[in-house]
Amino acid sequence: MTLKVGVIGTGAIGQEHINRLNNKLAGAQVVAASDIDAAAARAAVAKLAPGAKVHADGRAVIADPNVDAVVVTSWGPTHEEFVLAAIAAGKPVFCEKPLATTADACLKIVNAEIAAGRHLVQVGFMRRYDSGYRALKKAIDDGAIGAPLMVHCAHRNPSVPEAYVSSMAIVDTFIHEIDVLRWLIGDDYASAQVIVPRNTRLTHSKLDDPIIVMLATKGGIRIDGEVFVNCQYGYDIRCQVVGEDGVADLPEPQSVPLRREGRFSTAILQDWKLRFIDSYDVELQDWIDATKLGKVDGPNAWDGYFAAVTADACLEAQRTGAVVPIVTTPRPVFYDKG
Ligand code: NAD
Ligand code: ISE
Repeated sequence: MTLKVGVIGTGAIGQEHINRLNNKLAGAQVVAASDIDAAAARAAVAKLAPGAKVHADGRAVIADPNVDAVVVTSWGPTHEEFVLAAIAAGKPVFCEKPLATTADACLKIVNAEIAAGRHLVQVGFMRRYDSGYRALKKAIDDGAIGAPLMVHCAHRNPSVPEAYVSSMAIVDTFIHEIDVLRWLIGDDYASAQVIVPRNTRLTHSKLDDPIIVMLATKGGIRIDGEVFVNCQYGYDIRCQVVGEDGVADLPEPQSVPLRREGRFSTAILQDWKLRFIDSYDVELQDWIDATKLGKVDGPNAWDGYFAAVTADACLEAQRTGAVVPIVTTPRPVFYDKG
């Protein structure tokens, strides 16, 4: 059986996902799409999924009887509406991060899914599918470095558009670390603090760049995460876990080492599309396969909610400079992993 997918939002990652669902991966076909920019949706469909129907809005994509499952790749503030509508229609939904832009909105989604009585929601935290993070997790789980004590990480983008402001460093960018580190070390967060060093000359009045996010876990692990979105030199994701018996690093992406003109060098990737290209493929293939079996195997609505609660605490810490506790509602039994 082919999973017939409707995609809402045909911007950068929407087009990437339409292409992989329709032309790269097995078992799915994009049959419908929409974007508030209708011309952009028509152009994306003509190029990547000819024959798919272009709808006037996202709700029409969800209601289309030909659509079995929905992919939400529109702007973050629209996610809540479309995920709730997909749950109400009883359709599985893959939503790009963030699940919603506030913890309250994510909790609404959690409660709607529980009321629907079956798992329908997966969140696009693709780093859990990255071979490097998976190898790092295996080393930690196998006890290669003993109990983790500290994590040092960095999330660097070469540059960001003018519309990117301070809060986005948390809800758009560091949200990836928030999810993947919790999964990596198997511990929930207890508190957050944000430190603002001297700003780069390349930022503007509405963006503190770089920042350092400090997280403490319930088990006492300390995490420091640098977010630097105007670093210029490339798209660079780093993660080092310091344990009682050793230190484990996230592997560098493969690149041919070159010796030339008196220098020894390797290329640095320039954006997320290439850095995580394999992870997106594995993530969406897994989603297609699990959806056909009526399951959600990847990051679920609870993970999206947990990330949003943490992000809200980081935002408060960013505003106030205080150490802010991270407190969630108790995890419903519905989200216990069998
Ligand atoms: P983008 O601006 O390139 O695309 C977003 C698209 O959504 C635009 O075409 C816009 O017109 C459309 N849109 C906005 N409101 C809409 C609505 N109500 N209905 C339909 N379409 C609507 O942004 P992007 O970089 O593609 O990001 C989209 C989402 O994907 C964001 O939530 C972002 O955080 C996430 N993202 C995830 C990753 C990742 O690594 N997992 C990478 C990039 C973006
Ligand atoms: C973007 O939305 C992503 O998800 C990228 O992975 C991240 O590096 C970038 O900062 C975000 O804006």
